[in-house]
Amino acid sequence: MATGAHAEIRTTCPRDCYDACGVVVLPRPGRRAIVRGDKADPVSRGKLCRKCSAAYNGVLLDPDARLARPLRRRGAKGQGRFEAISWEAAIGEITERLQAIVAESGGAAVLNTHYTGTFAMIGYHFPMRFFNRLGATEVDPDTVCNKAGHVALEYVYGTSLDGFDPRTAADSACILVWGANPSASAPHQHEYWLAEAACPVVVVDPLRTATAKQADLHLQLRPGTDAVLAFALLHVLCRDGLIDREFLAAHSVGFDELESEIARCEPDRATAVTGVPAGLVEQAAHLYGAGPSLLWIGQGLQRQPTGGNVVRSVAMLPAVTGSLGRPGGGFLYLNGIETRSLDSDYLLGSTLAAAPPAPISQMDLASALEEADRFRALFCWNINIAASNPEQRRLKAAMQRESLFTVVVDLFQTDTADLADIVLPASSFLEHDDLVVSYFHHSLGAQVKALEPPGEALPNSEIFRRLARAMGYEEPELFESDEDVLARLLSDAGIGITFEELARGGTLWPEPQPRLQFADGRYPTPSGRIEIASERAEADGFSRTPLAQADAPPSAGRLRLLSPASSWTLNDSYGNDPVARSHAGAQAVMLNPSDAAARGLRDGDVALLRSETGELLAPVSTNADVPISVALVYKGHWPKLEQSGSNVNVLNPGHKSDMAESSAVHGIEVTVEPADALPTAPAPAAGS
Ligand SMILES: Nc1nc2c(c(=O)[nH]1)N[C@H]1C(S)=C(S)[C@@H](COP(=O)(O)OP(=O)(O)OC[C@H]3O[C@@H](n4cnc5c(=O)[nH]c(N)nc54)[C@H](O)[C@@H]3O)O[C@H]1N2
Ligand SMILES: Nc1nc2c(c(=O)[nH]1)N[C@H]1C(S)=C(S)[C@@H](COP(=O)(O)OP(=O)(O)OC[C@H]3O[C@@H](n4cnc5c(=O)[nH]c(N)nc54)[C@H](O)[C@@H]3O)O[C@H]1N2
Ligand code: SF4
Ligand SMILES: [Mo]
Repeated sequence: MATGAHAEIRTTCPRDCYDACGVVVLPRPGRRAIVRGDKADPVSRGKLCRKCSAAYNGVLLDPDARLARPLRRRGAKGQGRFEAISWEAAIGEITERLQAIVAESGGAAVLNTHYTGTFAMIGYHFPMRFFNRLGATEVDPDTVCNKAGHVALEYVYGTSLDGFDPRTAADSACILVWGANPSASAPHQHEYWLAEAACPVVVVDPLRTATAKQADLHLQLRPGTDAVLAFALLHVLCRDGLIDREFLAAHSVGFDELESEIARCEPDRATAVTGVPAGLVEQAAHLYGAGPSLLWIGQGLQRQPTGGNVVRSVAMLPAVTGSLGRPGGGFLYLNGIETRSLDSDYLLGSTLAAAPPAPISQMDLASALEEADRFRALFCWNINIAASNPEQRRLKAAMQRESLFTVVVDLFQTDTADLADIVLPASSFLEHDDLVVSYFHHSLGAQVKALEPPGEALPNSEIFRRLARAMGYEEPELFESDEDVLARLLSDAGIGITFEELARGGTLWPEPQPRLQFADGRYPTPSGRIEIASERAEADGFSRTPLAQADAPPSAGRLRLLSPASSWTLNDSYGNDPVARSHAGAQAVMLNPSDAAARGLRDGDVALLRSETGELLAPVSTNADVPISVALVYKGHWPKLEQSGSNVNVLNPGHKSDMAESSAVHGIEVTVEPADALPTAPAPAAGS
């Protein structure tokens, strides 16, 4: 539809979000553009989520909020004072510093931190070509998010990246959502896919989320007790003849090693550990066991001290019930880009990494940065470590080191950017072309340039092409144009259309019929079967089979701190949007009324939360949706915009999960006690 001289432009949201919504942009000369959902898109149905509706029409289009020129630090590190410089000067300075560091200490002295600020194919992958060529030390990106789950599923199924096709739900007997909260993290799946499912929906979550309320059954377990609950479900399935022995014999190894453990896990006994009434476990097992059923394995459940074992245990359900390889059955963690025939090694330029240094876990970033002789430079792009990473106080202190040359690439002057030597302005998804590959649906969407970037902001890819050139690198992969990458990706996807055609047509499902997970009955494990018992796991120091083990309840007087996704921010993105901020409200701690009363706390009082690494003052909000012994503080607040100068990660000691040195952020324990009041002015934090 044309409006004046300016037609609407269709594009796709590239956030780290299950939905990958179709978006429409209406440019308006002399006024702010309007950004809204694409009515023709079956996922968003014309409605963006509330956070993007605010931020895409707010801070993203606000020229005063966006970074528009490269900046060089003035004054002491962390004061947040900068001066604008040209791209030439910025690239020149970075190159000079990097060349000296590489000559003296090698590329490994450069730490490369990044994650999913944009999850579009080029913006997410392409800069890695530069870092692979440089030989930088990778801060293993997924360790801040979901690596324990990936590794666990690889043991069992050989892959974590080939999940069910949501379109197959029409053939399902039940959808089991375990440790995900789509009402915040996948809002359109909550509002449409789950709400409209023809079959019963079961949710396993310690919080009574909106998705749990909407479900037919909610198993409200104690955090970190999922493996015991999974074994109790397996017990009922086995006891009541709902397991598929023929499937197990044909497609799996090691079930016999698990049977005695399953037999021991009667629902009654499990209740003492999980808090879930046995009757609900029986009901859930019968609904799921009626199969074929879908199991959505969230990411929240694996951010636990035993997150790897939890995911391995939960992952037994589809195997034991034979809910795989047939319509309506399957599990989903994330759908990787390979299901669209895209090649991540090509995108990452993996062959440019001659002898990659051992990566470090995001959990170890603060301590690594304290090693002044080992790490001399830090790059942060697509990530806001001073808000998202653990050990917030220690990390910021380590980033203050004068000898640590720090380059931050972002759209906004984040807490992380405040600690940079050089800040580089990135263009947003509205300002350059790219390709979006949903990790829930097996779809592809074009990210289309609709607007000019503010000032001199550039796409991530162009920034790293310029740096590669200045460094004197010559490998052609480093200089491939976005246009060529897009053409190659679309050719690999085998959909036979150009980028312009994809852009015009909107989100596309390359396979017209629902994709059948593990249709050929082959599993990419060493045995080619589902490995209920895994020799690989054993060789890596884990048990051969999953274990019915749970975390102990919090020690006396302590509460388990959960800090999951908020509906008003996307991780820490939009934490600076005025509309999103006003809706999200203060950084509150939500407590069950009985836990609040036991501490003499009432709504609106200020509480002091304390862990072994930090303290946080937060107003109290009582809420019966929060179970006893849990404190809830949403992630996503910008530390420097808080009166306390910190967000919830100031309490996060960065403990690792059992697998993959991944985050155990939902396993933190805190004390909560009455405090006097919030400080009246922001604490003297970097850049405030
Ligand atoms: N307490 C607690 N902490 C958590 C979590 C939790 O549940 N609780 N969750 C963890 C999880 S799951 C994750 S994934 C991490 C996420 O942590 P981050 O990766 O830090 O989160 P984002 O807000 O997505 O930040 C990405 C940054 O990228 C920027 N950005 C957006 N687009 C572009 C672009 O095109 N180019 C560049 N250069 N930058 C861009 C955004 O402005 C933003 O500042 O946080 C983790 N931290
Ligand atoms: N609005 C919004 N959407 C987002 C994000 C965001 O920040 N905001 N972040 C994006 C990113 S990076 C990610 S990784 C995904 C994450 O999305 P999700 O997979 O939904 O993960 P979380 O929000 O961390 O937690 C989901 C649920 O897990 C529950 N949980 C915590 N501990 C346990 C446990 O021990 N067992 C069980 N069964 N459940 C537990 C929490 O109570 C929470 O309700 O969302 C993406 N989408
Ligand atoms: S963040 Fe997710 S729900 Fe919101 S517009 Fe983007 S894809 Fe849609
Ligand atoms: Mo994440």
